[in-house]
Amino acid sequence: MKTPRRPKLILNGFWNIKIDYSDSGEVEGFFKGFESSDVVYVPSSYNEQNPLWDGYAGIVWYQRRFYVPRDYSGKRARMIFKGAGYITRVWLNGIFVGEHEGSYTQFKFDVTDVIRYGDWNLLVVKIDNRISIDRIPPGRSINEVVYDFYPYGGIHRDVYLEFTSQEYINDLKIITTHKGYLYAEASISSSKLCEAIFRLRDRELKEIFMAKAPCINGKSSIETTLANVVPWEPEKPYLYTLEVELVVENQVVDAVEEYIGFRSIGIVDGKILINDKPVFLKGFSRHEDYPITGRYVPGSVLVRDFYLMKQIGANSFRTSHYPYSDEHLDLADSFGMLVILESPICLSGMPSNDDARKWCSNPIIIEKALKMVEEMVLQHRNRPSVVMYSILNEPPTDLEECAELARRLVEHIKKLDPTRPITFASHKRANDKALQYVDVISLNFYYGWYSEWGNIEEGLRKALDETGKIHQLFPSKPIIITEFGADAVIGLHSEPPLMWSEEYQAEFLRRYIEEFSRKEYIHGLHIWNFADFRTPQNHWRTMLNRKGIFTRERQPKLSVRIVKDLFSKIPTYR
Ligand code: GCB
Repeated sequence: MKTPRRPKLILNGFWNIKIDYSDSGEVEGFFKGFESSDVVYVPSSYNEQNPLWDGYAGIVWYQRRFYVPRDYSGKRARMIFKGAGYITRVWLNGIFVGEHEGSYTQFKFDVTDVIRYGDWNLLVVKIDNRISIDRIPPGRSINEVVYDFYPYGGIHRDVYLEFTSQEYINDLKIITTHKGYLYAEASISSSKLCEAIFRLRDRELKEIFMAKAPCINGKSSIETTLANVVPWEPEKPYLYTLEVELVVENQVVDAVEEYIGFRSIGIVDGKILINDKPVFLKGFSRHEDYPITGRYVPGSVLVRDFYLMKQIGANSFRTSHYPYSDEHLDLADSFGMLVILESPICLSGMPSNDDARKWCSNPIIIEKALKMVEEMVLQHRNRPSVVMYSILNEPPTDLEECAELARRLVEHIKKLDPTRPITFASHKRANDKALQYVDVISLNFYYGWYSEWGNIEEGLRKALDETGKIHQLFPSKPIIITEFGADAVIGLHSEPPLMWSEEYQAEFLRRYIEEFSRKEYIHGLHIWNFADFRTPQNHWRTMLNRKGIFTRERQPKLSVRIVKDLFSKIPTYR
């Protein structure tokens, strides 16, 4: 939900920071303000902003002062964090205002009664980014995590204060189809009689529909079917603006909006349908990763990423391995990307079956996992670009306990949003006991890299063989290959193509794309990865995971030309 008409105080910028190695800050009263001349920039992870903080995943304190003009008094004030973590605890003027777990979804605290109007305010934030087995995703220490990406910490995304009247619109839920069906529901916080005005505007902001609906039990909704809408398509991502105004005692007291697209999704006869047409998802699994800014990718870099993806002929990506920022997904909506939105539950390298069983059946973990997927769905469910949810990456779902966790996640999301198919990225092949619960099967393959190394043809044969077997087990479920790739160090060349050279990566991707795109039961190919990204330190990584076809700075490797040529021959609809 977008709120351009609400007054805001942006709290990005330079803050003070203090590292709290012994977690003594709360006892010592840091929340009342602490002494430190160290500086950190928000939004961005803290780790790479000072070489001394690199390699630290623990507790840090952030603080800043800001002035709130007297004009805002009498309004309701909420402090919004678009993404921070892993655990964030917040104090305003020494008073605790709330806590949130998880780094990749937004959270808000009502601070109306804590703000000093016409005065300076002190905001203190404790970030706890310790790595532990009971977190999502789990780990033991900074270099011993079950996932292959650097565990950045900090206030990764924007922070601001937003003011509304006492009556306001809390949330919006929108459902459309490409045939012009529109359902819009506003959740409203108001104890007074009220109504909402819904207005749909086209790209030129011309009003093409208007309706009013009363507030009933905290909600106001409209349902209609419009003639002659322009559908949202990957090749022509037409966006309308839906504005909702809240009217109390004949006054417009709040207004919000959303960019919406008219599009439908379906799974029929083993195919993925967008607007009733079978689609092929070609693109990447990505990361939000950039030098120095860490888990925050600046808007200008995102724009370059989207142009690069488009120029290669991609129409799709997966938000591996966590929900991406609103800016990232806003661009997906406007560039026409078909997005698989993935939760932060990444379990690639669970140390042992015993650990995995305990983790998957721990009621505290299950509750956290359900909450994290719920926050992800509620934040992004109105986006035309989001065409599927991925609940997990590489879970040990050959184990009953983990398959049961997958089943519960599917059940929970279906209740929140029955309109989108669900998948997860599987690596347990035919032993995976959770494939039965999902609408689309996603498989990750590294044969020809982690096994059959140096032998792309042998690896490919194995990948095709296993995929064929899974298709036979689930003939009505579309299959996507959500990961396949090989590391290449830019500038390393070799004839014949040897591992780690740009030639080996290019050849690996060429052969996988050629063979898999021929199979009629394959409906998508996502290369691992769009760009190189930072990982924990270990003996199988050269500081970065080098499976990007672009470097971390977004310069092309040899594969880019090969992939572009192949992707451009695969039509979006087929
Ligand atoms: C995978 C994981 C991904 C890794 C990748 C790799 O299977 O899903 O997070 O980065 O393999 O390169 O090893």
